[in-house]
Amino acid sequence: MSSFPSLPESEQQDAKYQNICNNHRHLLETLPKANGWRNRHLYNYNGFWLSPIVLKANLLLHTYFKSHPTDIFLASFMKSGTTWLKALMFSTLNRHRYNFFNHYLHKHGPQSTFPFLDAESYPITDFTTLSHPRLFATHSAHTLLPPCISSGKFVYVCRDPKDVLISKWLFMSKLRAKDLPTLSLDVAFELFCLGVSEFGPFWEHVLSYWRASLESPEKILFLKYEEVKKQPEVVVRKLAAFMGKPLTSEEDEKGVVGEIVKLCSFESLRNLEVNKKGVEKFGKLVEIEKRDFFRKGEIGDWKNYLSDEMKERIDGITDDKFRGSGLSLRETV
Ligand code: PAP
Repeated sequence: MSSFPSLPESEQQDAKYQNICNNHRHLLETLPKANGWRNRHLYNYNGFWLSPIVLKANLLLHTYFKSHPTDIFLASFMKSGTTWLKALMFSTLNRHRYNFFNHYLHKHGPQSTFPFLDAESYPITDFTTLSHPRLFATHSAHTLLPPCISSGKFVYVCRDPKDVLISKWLFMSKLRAKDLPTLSLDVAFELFCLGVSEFGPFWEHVLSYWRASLESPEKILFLKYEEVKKQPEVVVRKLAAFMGKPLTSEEDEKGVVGEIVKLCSFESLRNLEVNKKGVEKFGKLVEIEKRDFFRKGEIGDWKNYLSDEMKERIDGITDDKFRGSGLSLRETV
C-alpha cells in the first residue's frame, strides 16, 4: 500500500523524493566520514565509502529502479577497465547492428553506450526506451545494490590494485575540488590502504562480487583487466556467450572477434575524435573530459610511481584480504 494514499501520483513521487532527501541529509549528518579524493568527505554507508552524490544515487536506485530479467550489469571498482568493457560488451552484443567501419562507437564513444547507475538524479530516468537486453554500469559493491539488481547478471572486471590506485589518483587529482589542497600520492596511498576511497575499500568491493560469483557462477562473469589485455579474443567470446549471443562459426570465419578487439583497443578508442574533445556528464553535477578516460592503458604503470615499500604493503594487504577466498590478483601481474 502506498504511504501517500490521498495524493495524486506525481505528488506521491515528489513526497517519496522528499523522504529520500531527508534521509540523505540525515545520513550525511550521522554516518562516519573521512577525507575524500575529489570532494571534501566520503561517508561510510553499509561498509563502503561513498561521496554524497553517489550515496543519494544509491538511495534513488533502491526506491525507483525497476529491473528486467534480461538486464546485464557491468560492475567494477573505479579505474579497473569500465570504459574498455563498455565498448567490448556493447560492440559484442550489437555486432549485427553496426558495421565496423562506421560504428556507433566511432561517433559517440564508449561512455554513452550504456547508463551509469551511480549518478542518477531526480526525476529518475525509467530506461524503458532502451533495447533489451539493457546494459547498465555501476561502481557500487554488490552488497550495496537493491535486490532487484544484485540478483541479476553481471560482468565484473577487476585490476591489480596498484594500477587502480595510480590511475585513480591521477584521475581524481584532475577532478579534485579547487578549494581543497592537492592530494599527494603519499596521502592517497594511505587512504587507499585504509580502504578510504570512493566505492572502497577496494578489496571488499572485489570480494563482494567474487563471493557472489562463487555462489552463482552462471550469473557473474568475473574478469581481470590483465586477462582482457593478454587474451582479448578469449574474453570477447566469453562475453558473447554470457550475454546470450555466442559466436557462430560463420562469424569466426569472417573474423568478427578480431574486428571487435580492434575497434575497442586502447589506441583506437583514444584516437577517436569524440574521445579527444568534449565532456561526459554524470548526473547533473559531475562533468569529466572524455580524454581523461584514456591515459596509458598498461599493466604495471604503478612501477613508475610506487616505492618497493609501498608495493610490498599493498601486496601484503591483498594477500591478507583474499586469503582463503580462492581469488588471487597476483598471478596476473
Ligand atoms: P572509470 O572508473 O572512470 O570508468 P575505467 O574505464 O574503469 O575508469 O578505467 C580507466 C583505465 O582504463 C585507465 O587506465 P590507466 O589510467 O592506467 O591508463 C585507462 O587508460 C584504461 N583504459 C581505457 N580504455 C582502455 C582500453 N581500450 N584498453 C585498455 N585500457 C583502457
